[in-house]
Amino acid sequence: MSEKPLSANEGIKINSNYLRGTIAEGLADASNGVISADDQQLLKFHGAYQQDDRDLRSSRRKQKLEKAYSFLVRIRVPGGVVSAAQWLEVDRLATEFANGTIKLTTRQAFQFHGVIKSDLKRTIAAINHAALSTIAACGDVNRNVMCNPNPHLSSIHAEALQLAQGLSDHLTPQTRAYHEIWLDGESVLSSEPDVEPLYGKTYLPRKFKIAIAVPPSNDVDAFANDLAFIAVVEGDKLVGFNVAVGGGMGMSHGVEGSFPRLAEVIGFCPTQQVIDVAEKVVMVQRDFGDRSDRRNARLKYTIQDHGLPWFVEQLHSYLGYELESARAYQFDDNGDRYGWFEDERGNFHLNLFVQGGRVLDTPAYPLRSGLREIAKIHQGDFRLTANQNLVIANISPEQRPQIEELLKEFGISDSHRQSALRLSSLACVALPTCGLALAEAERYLPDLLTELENSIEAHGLRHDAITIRMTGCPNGCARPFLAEIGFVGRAPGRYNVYLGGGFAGQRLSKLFRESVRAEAIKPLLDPLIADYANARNLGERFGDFCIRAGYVVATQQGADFHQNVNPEALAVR
Ligand code: SRM
Ligand code: SF4
Repeated sequence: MSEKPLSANEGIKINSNYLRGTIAEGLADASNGVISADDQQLLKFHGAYQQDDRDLRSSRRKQKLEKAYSFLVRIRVPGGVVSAAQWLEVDRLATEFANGTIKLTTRQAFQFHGVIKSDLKRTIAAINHAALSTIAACGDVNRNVMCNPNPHLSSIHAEALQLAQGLSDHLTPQTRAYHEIWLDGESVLSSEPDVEPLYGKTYLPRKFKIAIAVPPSNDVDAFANDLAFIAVVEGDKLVGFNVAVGGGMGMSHGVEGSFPRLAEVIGFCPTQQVIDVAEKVVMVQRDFGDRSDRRNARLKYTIQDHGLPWFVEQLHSYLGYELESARAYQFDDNGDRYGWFEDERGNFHLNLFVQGGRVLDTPAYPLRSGLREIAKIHQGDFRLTANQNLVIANISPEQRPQIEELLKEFGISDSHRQSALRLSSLACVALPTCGLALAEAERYLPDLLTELENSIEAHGLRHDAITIRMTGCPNGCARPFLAEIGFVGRAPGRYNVYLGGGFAGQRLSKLFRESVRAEAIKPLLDPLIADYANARNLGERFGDFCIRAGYVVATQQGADFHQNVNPEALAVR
């Protein structure tokens, strides 16, 4: 373990009395719209972030007003499954307390933006009354557990989903602070001390993420997670999971020691060992993760620093048994499959494209109102996908005509009218709420896609899926380093362009051009799109083509991410 001084956040956690800090006092102070800096760190464990509207910063500065503060609230939804009643409640709260939109995140969660301090407690209480929760949606703990949400596929998916819930429950912090602060729980008496049997007083060195993937779909982007379980099916039976560790996306521009990294498969475990394996992976990271430097504290760096064999040895010693040898598996893609599906019981499921995961009403597309009307009559449930999309699930054959009628009335479900490029796109939130954004993402990608669609159409590629993702900074919230085309914000209106990610999320991309002006992106990509249309091999994916044609060199693993970059990439344009 490190001899270096602990990071400031470690002190905040130790002194927080199991995540209480002075959050309750801060909320009660009606003289301002903020909470203290230390409490802001603790608030993340409760599922909320203090933010300000960056669009308003300069005008408010000129008027000598304080920033327009509000809070982001993230609702954890293991495997992305919510009932129609819960959807209606989320929809109601979006109007009552937030900015009238619902954000479906890249980890199958909901986010509200724009909740003001005086409404924060009521918002979180109402979320809990709807049997949803925000605890551990953020913070140095295990986050929302992802899982393929499409129930139409098989009973294996139902088992995987159940496991996602089990993992989530097992790894949820035990502190009663959450209940006390948000749900008016009784204060804990000294005779009843809080215990965090797994995490202890200092929780984890950094955030921790788990996904369960059910091949051949890698829609959850298993390799971007600290820990991933990849289902192994033999005959019709789920026999267990391959275990992969050490994935993550975030890096800093120009810092070679920071890089995205793919999780690596280290073995196989039967289904009944999954929770134990997850717990022990968390414990190794708890005990050996870097607590002095938060930029080096994710599991990917623990593994990079100590080596994978060391990690596996530690894990086996914590487990008291060894993982079995990894089994064969095959991922075909990391996108969603759109449209109507019928399952083996005769129920229907509709996977809808939601641009940027933002559910809102515009005059041209009243998506939120339409979904509300559907939720009012829907007897099945809703499922959030890791690609920021939505499945209206478990529609009975009798109800399908009614739901189709509503879809028609509100003009929803036009995925067949979108290009495959758009359907394969992801954008993180970025401006105006994200305090870390260097450039636009969610608000800009739709327009860029419209421009690129001209080239795509001209070359007959309308139905060819190419994964394309944009983030406003290199933290990687829309997993841009796993896309065939990735745009990563560098400065206002400027992006680093990455190419060559694997279509199934199995290979990282490589820097193609640095700091490209937004208006220069289309001219930059036009010739590549033309070349791909003309020179690709049968069935060859865009990312694979970019490597074969020599536009970029394949990245082997995280540490190689910054290597072999074509010097031309570094010329600012
Ligand atoms: Fe993220 C921080 C939004 C998925 C890597 N992320 C943030 C914050 C909270 C900004 C902040 O710290 O102040 C963003 C809030 C923006 C806003 O206004 O809403 C934010 N992240 C998001 C979401 C909402 C993006 C989206 O458009 O869907 C996703 C919420 C997921 C969820 O429901 O839990 C989101 N973030 C991800 C992912 C994707 C994933 O997990 O599959 C990643 C890359 C994987 C990884 O963790 O490596 C990701 N977010 C980060 C990082 C870099 C972490 C790192 O260790 O490298 C940060 C910054 C940090 O933690 O310091 C960050
Ligand atoms: Fe914010 Fe950067 Fe994440 Fe986008 S990638 S939401 S800009 S932290």
